[in-house]
Amino acid sequence: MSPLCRSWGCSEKLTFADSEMATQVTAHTRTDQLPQKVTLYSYHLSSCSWRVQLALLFKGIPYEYKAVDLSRGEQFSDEFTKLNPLQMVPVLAIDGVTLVDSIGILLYLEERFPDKRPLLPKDLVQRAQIHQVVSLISAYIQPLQMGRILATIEAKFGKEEQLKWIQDVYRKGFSALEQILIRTAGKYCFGDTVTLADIVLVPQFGNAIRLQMDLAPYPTIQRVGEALNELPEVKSSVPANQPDARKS
Ligand SMILES: N[C@@H](CCC(=O)N[C@@H](CS)C(=O)NCC(=O)O)C(=O)O
Repeated sequence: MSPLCRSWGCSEKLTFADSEMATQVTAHTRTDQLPQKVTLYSYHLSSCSWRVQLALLFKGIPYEYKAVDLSRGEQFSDEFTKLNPLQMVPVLAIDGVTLVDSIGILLYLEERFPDKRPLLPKDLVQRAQIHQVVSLISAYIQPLQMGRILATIEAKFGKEEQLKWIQDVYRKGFSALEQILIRTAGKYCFGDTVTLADIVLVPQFGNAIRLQMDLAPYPTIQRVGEALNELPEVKSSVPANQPDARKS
């Protein structure tokens, strides 16, 4: 089976050849060799795509940006559905495979390029704590306010209820996160080194500011978010600096 057939949408079934391919990928995961071509399917206001973009920037992996306009429903096109049946960004084409889901992609990048600006420490307890923060944001705060959920709430209950919903998700999620970060944060979420926790915090913090959430009850999140926003990788990753950002 060709490497490309391992992408979503390939009609061939998984075969022994496919597991051989997986072995090959595993065999080169520990090298520093840059992949030949990396393509990120993204949308400038997608917080999940923003996470992947940050990891690529921090690890110094060049990539091509392909915009998928979520506001025009391009994620539902037949062409894109072949890449990701869940009809969501991000999608990352790398090493001859097509990967979907930002957290799966972040972990791939970390294991494939462990020495390029490591985003996870060696300590197992710290790693678990970082995964907890990643999970809090990526499995609670973000999914409850993704575009299609908010559109359904607005259609059923109106704009005002939609805003209350978003505020409630932030209140519960950020209250829990604040309690964690009070104990773990230095300059960033875990001490003074950028980790995957920071990679997922940056977009969520950016969205909270864009949506004018009251951040006063979360001083640690605010301090860490502002420190992260000073980093050059973060500055170049902000939605306004993406090729598909509207100039209005
Ligand atoms: N678990 C997925 C979630 C991806 C996701 O929610 N993507 C949003 C943008 S951040 C999306 O494509 N939404 C399209 C839609 O709601 O129709 C990941 O982490 O990549």
